[in-house]
Amino acid sequence: TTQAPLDTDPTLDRDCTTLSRHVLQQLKSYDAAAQDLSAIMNRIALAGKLIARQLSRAGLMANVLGFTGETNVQGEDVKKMDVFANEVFIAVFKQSGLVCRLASEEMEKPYYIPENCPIGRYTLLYDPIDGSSNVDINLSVGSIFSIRQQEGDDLDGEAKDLLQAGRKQVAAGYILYGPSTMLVYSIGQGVHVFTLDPSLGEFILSTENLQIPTHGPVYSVNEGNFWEWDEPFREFTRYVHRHPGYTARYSGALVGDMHRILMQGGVFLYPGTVNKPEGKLRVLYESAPLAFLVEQAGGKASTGKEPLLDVTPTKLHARSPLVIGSPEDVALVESFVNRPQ
Ligand code: AHM
Ligand code: MG
Repeated sequence: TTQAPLDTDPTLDRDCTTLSRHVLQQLKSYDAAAQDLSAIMNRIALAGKLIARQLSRAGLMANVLGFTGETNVQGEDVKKMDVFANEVFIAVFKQSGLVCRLASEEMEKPYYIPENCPIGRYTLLYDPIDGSSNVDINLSVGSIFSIRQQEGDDLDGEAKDLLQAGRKQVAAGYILYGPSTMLVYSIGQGVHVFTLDPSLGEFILSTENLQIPTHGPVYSVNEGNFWEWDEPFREFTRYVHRHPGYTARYSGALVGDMHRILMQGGVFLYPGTVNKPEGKLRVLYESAPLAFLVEQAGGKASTGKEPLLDVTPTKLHARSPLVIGSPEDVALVESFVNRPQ
């Protein structure tokens, strides 16, 4: 006998759309590969909850704020939260049987989990705390993640198979630690936004199939670097200064700035500078995951000259200029870059 469907409370349905269930719904499958991807997303969510918990009480605890006194592979001063968040991802994926390597902005070489190989053929790439200068002043920060399939055996431990274009990503997303904690992800089937419900301890679906506006008012760039950019980027900023309807927003944390642009439209730029011709943002841990998301939401991401997802990094920590956001606004920046000088 079949039962007539019950008219259940619609808010219950929403509350039950957890991240892991959503991944399975997207893949329309319960096979092993789908289960793995769903379990990976669930672990990333756990990392997000652990980091959010630590951030929420940072001001009350010794050993959370400030610097460690070390510098990382990027030559940047390491903050205690960077180290903590980096270790959270490792702890969460150890003995999970899900990924066999983790590559992070904070580690010179990938962290291998040999006991997960060859079961876990995935690599997790991540920036544990993006925008970490915001941690000490209690402003928004984020974590960025990307999942790639391992190709080949990586017997020399050099992870050269990761040096491929961003189109190779299986999934990507970020966690935004703001007034609420949000997780935004894509497995190549649109962009979906989840909000952490602290009373449930679960990320619950809040927006499905997010579409970025084709144009928006915001331009988000560190104009303190104005005189260090190439002329086309200066021309673009002069253009927005002279035309009504534009407004500047820049928080110093890419995830927060990008979240605004995904929701409301506009463009984020981090051009190359005289001293750093490739800019600041790392291809594998920052630019490519966000480019994957933005394209999935109907937006555009480029270096100014070519699609960001076509960039092949030459080394794990390679950087690239980034222009990302609403398709019309990115195209406008590109029109300045491609204009004959
Ligand atoms: P981080 O990962 O070391 O924190 O660096 C990345 C951050 C981005 O979140 C942000 O957009 C950018 O650096 C800000 O850089 P700047 O202070 O040069 O404008
Ligand atoms: Mg970063």
